[in-house]
Amino acid sequence: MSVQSRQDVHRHTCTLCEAGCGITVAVDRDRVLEVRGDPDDPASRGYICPKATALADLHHDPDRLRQPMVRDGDRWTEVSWEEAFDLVGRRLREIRERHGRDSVGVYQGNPTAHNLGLLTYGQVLFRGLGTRNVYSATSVDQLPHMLAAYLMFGHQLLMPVPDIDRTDLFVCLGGNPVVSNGSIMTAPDMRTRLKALARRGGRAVVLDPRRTETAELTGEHHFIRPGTDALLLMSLVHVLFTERLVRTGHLGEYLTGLDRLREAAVDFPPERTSEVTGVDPAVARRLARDLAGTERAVLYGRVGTCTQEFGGLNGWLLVAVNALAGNLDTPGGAMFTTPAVDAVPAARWAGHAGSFARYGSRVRGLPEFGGELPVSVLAEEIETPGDGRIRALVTSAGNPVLSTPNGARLERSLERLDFMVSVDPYLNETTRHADVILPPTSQLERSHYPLALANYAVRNTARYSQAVFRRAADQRHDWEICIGLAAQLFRPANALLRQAARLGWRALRALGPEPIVALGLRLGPHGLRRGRHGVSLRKLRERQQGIDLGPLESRLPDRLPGRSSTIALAPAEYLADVARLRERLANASPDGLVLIGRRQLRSNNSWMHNSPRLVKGRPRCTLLMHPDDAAERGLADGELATLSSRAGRIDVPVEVSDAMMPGVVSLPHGWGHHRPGARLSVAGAHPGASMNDVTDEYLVDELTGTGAITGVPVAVHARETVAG
Ligand SMILES: Nc1nc2c(c(=O)[nH]1)N[C@H]1C(S)=C(S)[C@@H](COP(=O)(O)OP(=O)(O)OC[C@H]3O[C@@H](n4cnc5c(=O)[nH]c(N)nc54)[C@H](O)[C@@H]3O)O[C@H]1N2
Ligand SMILES: Nc1nc2c(c(=O)[nH]1)N[C@H]1C(S)=C(S)[C@@H](COP(=O)(O)OP(=O)(O)OC[C@H]3O[C@@H](n4cnc5c(=O)[nH]c(N)nc54)[C@H](O)[C@@H]3O)O[C@H]1N2
Ligand code: SF4
Ligand SMILES: [Mo]
Repeated sequence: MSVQSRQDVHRHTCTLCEAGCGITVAVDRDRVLEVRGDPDDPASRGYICPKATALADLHHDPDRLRQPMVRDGDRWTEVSWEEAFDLVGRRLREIRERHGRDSVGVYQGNPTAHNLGLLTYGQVLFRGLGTRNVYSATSVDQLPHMLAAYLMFGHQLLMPVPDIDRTDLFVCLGGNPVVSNGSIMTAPDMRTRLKALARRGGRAVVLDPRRTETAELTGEHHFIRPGTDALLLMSLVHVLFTERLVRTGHLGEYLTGLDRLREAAVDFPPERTSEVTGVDPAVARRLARDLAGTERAVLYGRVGTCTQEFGGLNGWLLVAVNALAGNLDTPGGAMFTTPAVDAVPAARWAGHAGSFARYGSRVRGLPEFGGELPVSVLAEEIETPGDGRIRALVTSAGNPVLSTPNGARLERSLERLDFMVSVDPYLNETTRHADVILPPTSQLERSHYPLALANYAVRNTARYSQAVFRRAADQRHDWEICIGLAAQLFRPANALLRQAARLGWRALRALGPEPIVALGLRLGPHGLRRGRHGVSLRKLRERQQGIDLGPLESRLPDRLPGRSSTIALAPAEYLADVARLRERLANASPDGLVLIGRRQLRSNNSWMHNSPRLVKGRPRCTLLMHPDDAAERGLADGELATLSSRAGRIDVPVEVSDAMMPGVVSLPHGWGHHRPGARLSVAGAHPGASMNDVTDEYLVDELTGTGAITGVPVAVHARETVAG
């Protein structure tokens, strides 16, 4: 009898990455028997990657924390939720009252985006603290795309996504969707989607310093030197203008700044930029021609284009090239979604349509974006004395010690805090420095609706998942933890108001996040206005496999917020930064190696290496290196090398590979689990080394402050054997 035919099979959603695949979970009482892809899910259609099955490992992981923990030196004690909330509330209130709001810092990590509770009540709590010291993984990820959305379309969430299922030319820069399963392009099973593209006669081109898994699949690949994409993109703009290929179609009357954009690109013909980028000028010219000449074509850039020296310019130019080539807001091009719960008006209503550089960070003056500061300044904001120094830190769903530039320095700075609290299911490299850890329920114990990522899906669908398991009475969801903390921190002075607030928090605790989803669905574009065919939470509860709402549609100009309804092709902020790009062109590339990252299918940032099935096999934290570079340093495959930069040094085994561009080495991030005091028995036995012990907090994109974690100058040499 197949497990799937048993009675206890629940539909759920895998919330580990942006793809958000539909899954079925077969259970026997409180045990997971099997996780499979849900063939009825309209977006993922039965696909899952190996990480979905690890949801069972996570749920049953004996290392996963179930009770609040309080630290005393090296000792941890479990305490009740009441005690934990009281302690955290008292300490944070004390510090805030004494040293002001900015003395409490917040760091929110990547799983926030996949967590209904953190996307709702979490934002109320963390934003409500009113501190300037708000940090998140955004500034080592998609910030440049969000800035472009804000400066060009007027709203930070208006990021277009490739209409991958209808395009005939997919140009991929700095993304590896076959492994990452798509990002700002929710597209489960990219392998099948790319094969379908080839079958309908389409073409995909990858530009990447490594011949990636995506490049192997698509066939056409060109090396590009890390950090030089803005030069290539400027060349594409240059060719589009000089070869009179610009066709703005239905957007023509809304575009502003065409002339300024053309002028900005004058100095960047492909023949000039190719020496720096390493991309043959004929290839660049052909790309521009094909992007403009192919009816359904799209240029897509992702994390490799963001987290580098010119991340800001890349965010801009990616949109600009699509607009000039007639590929913005057209089928098969870069399109805006029509999600069932539309975050765009909701964010505008909440005052989060975007902001940039309203103020700078206290020590280094890096710009604010969307009310956040770049995480590259977090350590110095903790270390540097003076008014506004961070004395208490709240981390939620983040592991910045392994994930942010020069995590080793950040780690040392955490020791200087007066107080730290972490909302996290693990005692890991970051949370081991906390005074209190508040662990939420597991992914299978909570309901899910993709409030954030449905806004970036390549097809409009809606799926709501109920929890597979009920949480135990003594456990708390993320949203319950956030309400518990908010109740402690937002306490009116007046006794009567305090009583009213208490009732308010109790009411919210009874309601949970579902009413927010229900309301969002009703008010959304597929809700009430579709009459009885409209999507509602009740309908989604009945149709747990999800509802297909159709392919992406042209949304401009209606999607543009505000009265002006324009698309700014040449915002002043970007034009000012072009000077820096000119300098880059004028100066020769420095000699020596540069380091880039690499994602792996059985890994998810820093936190899934405690799943036995994901870490089995050969060690994966290896340094890929071109054969010539290895030979020059006398390094052979499998040998240990020392990798060093201004920021630090680590030892890693070398894997010689001609998939690397000469002069470039690649290491996955999220490893480095050797740190003492973490409670990660499986990860600790497969430690690897942390790439972010080598990345540099002072290497940032000067325009946006985004951490330049790709293209880091490094030296590699055979590890010195220590005598004795
Ligand atoms: N060198 C290098 N560095 C990088 C990158 C890179 O490519 N190279 N990539 C960057 C990118 S794109 C990102 S997004 C960041 C990620 O940076 P982070 O978000 O800081 O790191 P993660 O490894 O995702 O850590 C997630 C944390 O959340 C916890 N967690 C998991 N699920 C939940 C949950 O449901 N609730 C709560 N409260 N906690 C949960 C985990 O235990 C873990 O501690 O890393 C960035 N850093
Ligand atoms: N299996 C798995 N899936 C994941 C994650 C994971 O850790 N594991 N993380 C999730 C997260 S948080 C995110 S943000 C997404 C990211 O999704 P993607 O953007 O697809 O991420 P990567 O696979 O890191 O792809 C980045 C690519 O950029 C290349 N690159 C590096 N530097 C440069 C450069 O300067 N220029 C160019 N053109 N290319 C460069 C790298 O070689 C790499 O192939 O993936 C998500 N999905
Ligand atoms: S691609 Fe894998 S990790 Fe991502 S949602 Fe799907 S099954 Fe989960
Ligand atoms: Mo990310």
